[in-house]
Amino acid sequence: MSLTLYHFNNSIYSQKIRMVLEEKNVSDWESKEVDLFHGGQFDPEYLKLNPKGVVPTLVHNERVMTESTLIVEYLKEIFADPPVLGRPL
Ligand SMILES: N[C@@H](CCC(=O)N[C@@H](CS)C(=O)NCC(=O)O)C(=O)O
Repeated sequence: MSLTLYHFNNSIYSQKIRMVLEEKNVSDWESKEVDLFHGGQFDPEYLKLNPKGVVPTLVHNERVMTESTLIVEYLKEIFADPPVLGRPL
């Protein structure tokens, strides 16, 4: 499995994704920093992945995903356990 996250430390939308990966105990992912402070989001290669020029972007086995909420839902599906909201008592 190949999982790559394009993200930036200070980005709250990126933090959402990192939190879900942490909650799911997924540590085997490649980190690609997109430096928003220095225009990394406008790099032509990055814009091919995310035409809006924002982070995060997730690439899973060559499938490219944008929009943090959709990425969260996707991660919840492919890594079902443990559930991010815990289990009902
Ligand atoms: N709706 C997008 C919003 C993403 C977004 O706005 N990200 C900000 C950082 S938190 C960004 O990349 N901004 C780039 C810029 O301001 O040029 C999502 O949920 O993924």
